[in-house]
Amino acid sequence: MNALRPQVITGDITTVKCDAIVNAANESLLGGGGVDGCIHRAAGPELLAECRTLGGCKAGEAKITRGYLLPAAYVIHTVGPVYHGKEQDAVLLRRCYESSLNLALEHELHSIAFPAISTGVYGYPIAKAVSVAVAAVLGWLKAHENYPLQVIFVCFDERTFELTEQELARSCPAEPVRE
Ligand code: AR6
Repeated sequence: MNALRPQVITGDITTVKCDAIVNAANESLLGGGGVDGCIHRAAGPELLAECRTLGGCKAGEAKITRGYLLPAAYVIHTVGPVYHGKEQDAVLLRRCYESSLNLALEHELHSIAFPAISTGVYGYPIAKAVSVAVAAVLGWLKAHENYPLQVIFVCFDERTFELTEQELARSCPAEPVRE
């Protein structure tokens, strides 16, 4: 398998230098709290100006803008589901990761950083969200194994980091180091 193993880090996604960072936005794409607020503050007002031209975004879909003052060249804005405890939640959350990865491919980007979409204001239980996120990303990478794309899971707290590491270790064991 040619696909790169995803990385897991803790920290603030606005400081990550990569081709695109993903924003957990709302359907208006006009900013909000949480990671969305952090990204808009760090990118500066030109980001909001570009977002105003996009006509919003439905849950599970994604749209791309420039990154402006961010170290990342682009921001991929996706809208996670508000958690209701229904089957559709996981379908939409999975679609957020896939739509974002599809945009990265379309724009020939080779590194993308994700926050834990829907796990803040939108109330998705973290362990469930992590398992959907990891399965979505690994599934996509497997389906596009000739396209080199470094995925970075950016965890804002230790618990998210540990759960993501565990889920990855379970689904995608590290390859043995070759001598
Ligand atoms: N870097 C990385 N992760 C972060 C950061 C950061 N700077 N800040 C928060 N997180 P949330 P949602 C984590 O609420 O649940 C907004 O108002 C946070 O700990 O940002 O998808 C939007 O406009 C959590 O694990 O997004 C929408 O209205 C994760 O990011 C709504 O919130 C997602 O939390 C979207 O809610």
